[in-house]
Amino acid sequence: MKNYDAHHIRNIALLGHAGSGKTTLTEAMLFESGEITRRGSVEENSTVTDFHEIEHERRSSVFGTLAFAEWQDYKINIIDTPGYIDYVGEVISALRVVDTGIMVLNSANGVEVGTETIWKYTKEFNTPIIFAINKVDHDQSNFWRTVEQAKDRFGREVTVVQYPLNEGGGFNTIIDVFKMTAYVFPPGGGKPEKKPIPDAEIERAKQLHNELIEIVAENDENLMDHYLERGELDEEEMRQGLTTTLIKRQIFPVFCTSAKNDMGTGRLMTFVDVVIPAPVEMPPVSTAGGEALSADPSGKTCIFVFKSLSEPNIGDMSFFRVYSGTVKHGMDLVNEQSGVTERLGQLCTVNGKKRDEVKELQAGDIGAVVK
Ligand SMILES: Nc1nc2c(ncn2[C@@H]2O[C@H](COP(=O)(O)OP(=O)(O)OP(=O)(O)O)[C@@H](O)[C@H]2O)c(=O)[nH]1
Ligand SMILES: [Mg+2]
Repeated sequence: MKNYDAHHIRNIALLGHAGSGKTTLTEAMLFESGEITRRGSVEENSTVTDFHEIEHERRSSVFGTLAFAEWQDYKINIIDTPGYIDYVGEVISALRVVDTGIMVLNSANGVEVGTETIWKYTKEFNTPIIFAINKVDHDQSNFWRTVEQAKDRFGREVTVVQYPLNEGGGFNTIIDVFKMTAYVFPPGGGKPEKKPIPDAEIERAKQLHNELIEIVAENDENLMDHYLERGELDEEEMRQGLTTTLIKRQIFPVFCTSAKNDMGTGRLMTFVDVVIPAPVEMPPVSTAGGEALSADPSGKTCIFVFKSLSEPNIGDMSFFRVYSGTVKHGMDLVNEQSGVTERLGQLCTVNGKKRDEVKELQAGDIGAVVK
């Protein structure tokens, strides 16, 4: 694996009601990025992130599981969280270490009770949120009703970036009103063909495009001036405006996906790469002692352990985020809670149960250490 710095790392958690498709979407992301060569399924107990026996028995996630996708020069760390509220502790520990949440909604069911419960935690953590309205291939899919419910519950900041042209069984086209492009997918999903937006959709797409620009511009005086002068913002202005409004939770952009058919995953990952905040763009966090930490690879090394697991044949593993400095195998770090100095064992990157040893991890990254 390449060595990624804090400008090229993105940390996301997939959040949402049980069964909305988080594990399937994670699988599609790993497949698209080439991390895996075959897409597993929840039904066949073959996904990367539902690898525990109990998850196979229940056909649903029980643990928040770490994976990563390398997508166009960025490393996207993904925590696939469980939707059942019994396991909400896993969601909370994920929110503690990621910079952005992808709230997955089931397009056939709209906003569900799990969505609302998890939403409250994202408010507490002030987590930037993107909505992925999934299952738009489902016979009962109702994208616009789902958008309306989300606006009703979570505010007018919920803003459509993409919508399905033909939801339901024949779904294969996404209209993207940021790029003002139609993405047409081949039958097996994967890489879409870019096409002009069909004439019949132009008016609606333009209106949504303007709504997107307006919500970005109204929170930034400079951008508003440019918008009023030119009636448009260029792509770079939009990108910057989106990042800052996303961080402040002044926009919740809406994407659409069919995770099962691998449609919409690549574009969502590109948005994650270029728009969601990098670790260096997030407000500094403080240690228990009150010291502010910035994602500087040459700063004092400080990690936060958000989860520990005892795995048969592997031993005890601790999952952590590097908040500052560069963490290396064999390093001695003081545990702030106990005051005890601990020597770090083997460091690794993690994709479900697959671990790859690495020599170091830089500020902003998430990985594990084997005790
Ligand atoms: N039709 C359709 N089915 C999907 C899609 N994505 C997921 N599913 C199915 O929905 C079911 C639940 O998917 P999961 O990926 O396990 O959902 P989850 O959000 O991880 O569920 P929990 O881990 O229980 O919270 C499975 O049967 C998937 O095959 C989709 O885009 N379209
Ligand atoms: Mg799951």
